[in-house]
Amino acid sequence: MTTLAHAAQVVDEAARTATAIPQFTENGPLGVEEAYAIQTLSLERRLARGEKLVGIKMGLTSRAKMVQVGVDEVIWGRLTDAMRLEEGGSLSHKRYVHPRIEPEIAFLMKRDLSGAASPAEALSAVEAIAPAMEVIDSRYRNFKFALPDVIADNSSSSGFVIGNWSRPDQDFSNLGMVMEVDGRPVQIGSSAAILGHPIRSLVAASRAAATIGGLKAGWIVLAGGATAAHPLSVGETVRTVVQNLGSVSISVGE
Ligand code: 0L1
Ligand code: MG
Repeated sequence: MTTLAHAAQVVDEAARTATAIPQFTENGPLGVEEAYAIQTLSLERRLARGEKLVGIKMGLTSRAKMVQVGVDEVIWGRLTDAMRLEEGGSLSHKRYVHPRIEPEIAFLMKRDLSGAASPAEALSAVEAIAPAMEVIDSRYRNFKFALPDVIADNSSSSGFVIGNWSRPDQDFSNLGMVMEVDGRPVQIGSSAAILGHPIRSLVAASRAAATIGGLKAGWIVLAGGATAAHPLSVGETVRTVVQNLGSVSISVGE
C-alpha cells in the first residue's frame, strides 16, 4: 500500500476524470480506519477545489446490500454541493464510470446532532424528510471492491437528487417505494428495508459523524438504498415515488 495521501489522490482523480482504477486491496491489506482516512483526504482535495460539505450518506443500510458485500456494518460517505442534481433535471452519463441509481429517503437537519442518540432524539433534530435518489458510481473496475476499497471511494457516493420536503411528524417507517424507468417499475420496496426504519439510519449517521464534528443544522443525510440499484443508460428517465411523500426524478443525458 502506498501512502494514504497518494491513495486519496488516486481515488480523487479517478472520480474527477471518470476513470476506472484497480482495487487498493489487490495490492495488500487495507484497514477500515485507513480507508476512512483516505476518504477524508480525498474529500479535502475536493474542498480545496471549492466544493462545500453539505451532509453525509449512509450505505449498506439494507440487509440485501450487507449480504451482497458480506458485512454487517453500515458505512458512510460525504455529500458535497457539487454532487447535488436538480430535481427533474438531467445528469451527464459521461461524468461517471458506470453509474447506478437507488431510491432513498433524505433527512434535512434542523439542528446539530452528534454521537449516541435515541431514535426520538434523532427525530427531534430533523426539519424535514423527502423522497430522494442517490447516484452511486464505484471508481473500481467492474464495480468490484472489498469493504475498505468502497469506504476509501466515498462509499460509492457520486450524486443525489431530492424531491419536495415534508414534515417529519408522520409515520415514515414503512412507506411503499417504487422506482420507475420511463414509467416502468424496476424496483419495488419499502422504507422499512432501511434498517427496519429510516430513523435508525439517522441514529447511525449521528454516531458516525461524531468523528468529523457531528451532523450540522442544514445538512442532508441520505438514509440508504431501499432496494437494489439500477444501472443507468443514456436516454432513460428515472422516477421514484414514495407513498405519502411524493416523487423525485432525473433524466440521463450523454
Ligand atoms: O449507498 C450504498 O448502499 C452503496 C454503498 C456501496 C456499495 C455499492 O456501491 O453498491
Ligand atoms: Mg445509497
